[in-house]
Amino acid sequence: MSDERTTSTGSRPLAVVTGASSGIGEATARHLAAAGFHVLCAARRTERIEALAAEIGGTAVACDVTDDDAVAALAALVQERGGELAVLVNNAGGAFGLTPVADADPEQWRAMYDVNVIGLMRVTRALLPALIASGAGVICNVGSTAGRVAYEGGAGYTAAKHGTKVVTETLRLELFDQPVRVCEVAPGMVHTEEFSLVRFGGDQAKADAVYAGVPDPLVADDVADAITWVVTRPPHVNIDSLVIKPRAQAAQHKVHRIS
Ligand code: 8X3
Repeated sequence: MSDERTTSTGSRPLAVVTGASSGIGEATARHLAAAGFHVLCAARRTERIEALAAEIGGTAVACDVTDDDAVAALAALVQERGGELAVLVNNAGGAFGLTPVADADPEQWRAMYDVNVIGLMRVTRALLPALIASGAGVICNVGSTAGRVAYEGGAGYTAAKHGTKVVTETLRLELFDQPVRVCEVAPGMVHTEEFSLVRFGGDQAKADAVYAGVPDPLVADDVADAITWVVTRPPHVNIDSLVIKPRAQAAQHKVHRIS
């Protein structure tokens, strides 16, 4: 499918992807562009999203989801482009630290809640009128298996990702009579260039150890493929929740390693 997806005015429908500068967000922007959307690639790192937008025929939008003004500017851009938004992928998020509760850093926990939960709320709230105006909008929140289970050292992140899940469910209830689907894609182990590196404050050895010996962890393209499938179902089909893990990850703690 490519570029055949058009609005009544003949233009490509708009999609917003937050956290589009790398990993799942970047891959999702590429997949949605290939599926016929004009993608607003939103992230803080402008160089990366400008290169991405140029490559996929989209638009780069400097946007920190924890910043009210930046999110208002994103919403203003959607209005300038016609005020109808077909797809919102709330992907911006992340884990900071892997510390037992006994040693937890409140600032890290606050930062995780800020980006994974409040950021998602802020962007959704700002873009909801445009999603409704499209007549068939869809929100896809990127959750995590960390929003389904607990694991040692993960409480700050798992609490935030449980928040992502519950906000998604709440929104679906609140929008039950609106033309907007509300979905969540919850990945398990995905080997991206940055997720674990950020979690471990740039410690490459610790980041690499997460995936050591795991035959074929998911990659960003696998999750982008799932997100694109979810948001391109017919408008009456709501995929509430899609958990996606590599075959090697039977459960959060039960991971097949060959070395
Ligand atoms: C990432 C999955 O297992 O690192 O959202 O928490 S995990």
